[in-house]
Amino acid sequence: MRPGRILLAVCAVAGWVAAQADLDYLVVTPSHLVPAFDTFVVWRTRCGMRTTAVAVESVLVHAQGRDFPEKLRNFIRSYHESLGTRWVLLGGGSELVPVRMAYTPGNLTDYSPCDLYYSDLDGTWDADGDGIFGEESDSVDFHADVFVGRAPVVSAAQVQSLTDKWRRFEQEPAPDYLARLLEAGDTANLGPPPGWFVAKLMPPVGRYDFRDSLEAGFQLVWHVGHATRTQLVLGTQTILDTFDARSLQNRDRLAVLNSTGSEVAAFDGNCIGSCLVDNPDGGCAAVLGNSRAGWVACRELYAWFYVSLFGADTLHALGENHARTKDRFVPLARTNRYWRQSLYVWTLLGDPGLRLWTDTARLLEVNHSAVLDTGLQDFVITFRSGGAPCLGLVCLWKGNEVYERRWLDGGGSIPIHPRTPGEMLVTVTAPNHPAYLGYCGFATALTDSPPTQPGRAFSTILRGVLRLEVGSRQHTAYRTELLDISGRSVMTLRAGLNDVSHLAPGVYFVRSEPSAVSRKPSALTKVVIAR
Ligand SMILES: [Ca+2]
Ligand SMILES: [Ca+2]
Repeated sequence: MRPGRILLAVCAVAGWVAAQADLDYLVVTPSHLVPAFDTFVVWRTRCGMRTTAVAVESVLVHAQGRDFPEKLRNFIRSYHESLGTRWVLLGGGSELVPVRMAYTPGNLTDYSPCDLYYSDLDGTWDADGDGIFGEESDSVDFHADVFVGRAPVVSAAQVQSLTDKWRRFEQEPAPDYLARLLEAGDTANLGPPPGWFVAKLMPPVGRYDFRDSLEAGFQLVWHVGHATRTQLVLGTQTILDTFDARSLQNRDRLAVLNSTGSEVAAFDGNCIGSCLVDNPDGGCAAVLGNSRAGWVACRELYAWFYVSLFGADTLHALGENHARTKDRFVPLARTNRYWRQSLYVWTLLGDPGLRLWTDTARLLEVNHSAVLDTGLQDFVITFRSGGAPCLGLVCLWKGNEVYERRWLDGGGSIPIHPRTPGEMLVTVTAPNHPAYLGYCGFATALTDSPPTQPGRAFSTILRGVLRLEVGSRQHTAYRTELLDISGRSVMTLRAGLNDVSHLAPGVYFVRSEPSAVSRKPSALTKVVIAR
């Protein structure tokens, strides 16, 4: 069996996408932020995770439960059980999306914010029924059933800038910073593959050594040291405070920080982790940090994140790797309160579906038809990386007519049945490649009756002149182009008469693209230019 085939089988059972799921990814956020998550919902859906955003207010009104956190957890569980949901983003801090305080005696406070409660959906987390959650007597399972992250946002502007950061991290990273790991405060071998640059920063250090390293760019940053809500410390030196976190400018060199320090991710209030994630111009794409005290004795937990990431034989979505890292330490957590508390408080501030990099970025070379007729058919696609077939997730999406995901090894064919003209998004995601973002247009066959809707070509057989009927209301909403058979634009069309006498006879397509703010799909109509 070829290695690609084995990987294919691994991916089929791995959590990156559930092949038969009705809804892969759930965003829960206050109603006033739901529209701001539109771009994120479309992005994740396009990349193969069918995603939706739900207003937390409606969850808290309609779901069953003794308090808000239990209602939210029961709601997540109902999605997981009935729709196969595997990914959850809590879109807001504790003041916007409820937080469960788990019992952590002596861990700075006796109760700690605990998003693992929304990830491990077994039991009630209060088996003994005393209203205190996460005690040893509460039979907590610890193992993740859904992968959970929290976006520490309060405003629509923050949602939009964070969505853009995640897209930049996946699509437009600076080419020279991905295979770089910074170890601040530890010299362990975390197992990066050959070719990685590993920098070690050990005390004594200067006040700005760490900040300057983040500006220079390291995709992965491990901090082993003390911290508070407002600063990271190495030895006795503050190496980053909230002012630094907000002023970083590493725009296309966003880091994923993992810190053993205390309260770096204390999301029930301001914390340095939130400052790093919410900085629109730089900082971090995501932060793994503790919501309360981090125990030095449990250092191996944080280190295992890298061993798991670099040793993985499949894809590397952040939330999945975070959860799989915790899985290893569950036997310890069942009997030891330090390990239990570490699993409770080690929190992901970020998108659990974010694809990490384990190598420098490579480009996908993808081939498929740019224009086809509507109707039942096989969509054929091939893709290569450096000239060789590679494993990739193909996602085909056309409104409510087509949504197909398929893991393929270098290509294949996917049955689809587009019924109406318009554009289908064609996306291929593969480890250590920016996603390929293409499209295929579908045109009505010539035997169809001439379209009468505004914005369409008036006649399908043309001699010298193409007349475009545009309704006055739609006129401003559309940009209309004439494409040749290969999908290349040959001219922009205006309402009314267009001179096409200079074009070679043959088949063309009129493509009417909605305005940037419209969510309508593009329309595509086949025309024939005759002599
Ligand atoms: Ca209890
Ligand atoms: Ca579980």
